[in-house]
Amino acid sequence: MNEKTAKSVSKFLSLVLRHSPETIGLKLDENGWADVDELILKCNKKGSQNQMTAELLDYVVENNDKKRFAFNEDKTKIRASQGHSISVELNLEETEPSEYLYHGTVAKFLESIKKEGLQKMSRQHIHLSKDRETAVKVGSRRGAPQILSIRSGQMYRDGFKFYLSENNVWLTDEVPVKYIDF
Ligand code: HQG
Repeated sequence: MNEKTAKSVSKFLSLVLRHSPETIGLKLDENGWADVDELILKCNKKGSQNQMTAELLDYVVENNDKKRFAFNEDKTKIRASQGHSISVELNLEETEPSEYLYHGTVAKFLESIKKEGLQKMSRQHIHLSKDRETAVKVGSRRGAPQILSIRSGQMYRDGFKFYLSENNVWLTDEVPVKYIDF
């Protein structure tokens, strides 16, 4: 498999499975699942640049660098494991985090984060990483990374809820400033 093709399929799947399924007239169920046959059919409609096949989907689910997508048990459905901007119920179990989690961002957001804490912005959750190294990669998408240490253990003891996505991204709904070490 050509890595360039796999990356472009991953980007396209992120678009339709996280943000705008309507781009190709796709419907997701309330848990974010798309029917695999329907997805392939709609991707391949006349005019689409993305020629989709079952093999391509298999490859991307299996080899995607962040395991962004997952099949259901019988592989009739596919969804993004996190990162949605549209409202979906992922039914994730509440999970106790380690004492610290990390968030990678960039300097231009710090002033606002210092005022209002971390917010979900356009996504369904705030995304946190279990190690600094991962947070550096997340922050680097936007420029020179700034890593915030989140006192997640204390947040958890104070009643904040944390969820671990199927691909090991920590998710939560808000991080007030007092739990952030800048
Ligand atoms: C920032 C990628 C101002 C926040 C990554 C971030 C991740 C604030 C941006 C996943 C703020 C939101 C998510 C506040 C937060 N004021 N800025 N109060 N609170 N921000 O993309 O965490 O490759 O929604 O720091 O690897 O960057 O797509 O979140 O910079 O796992 O699979 O607002 O996306 O994964 O940006 O990234 P995003 P994120 P994928």
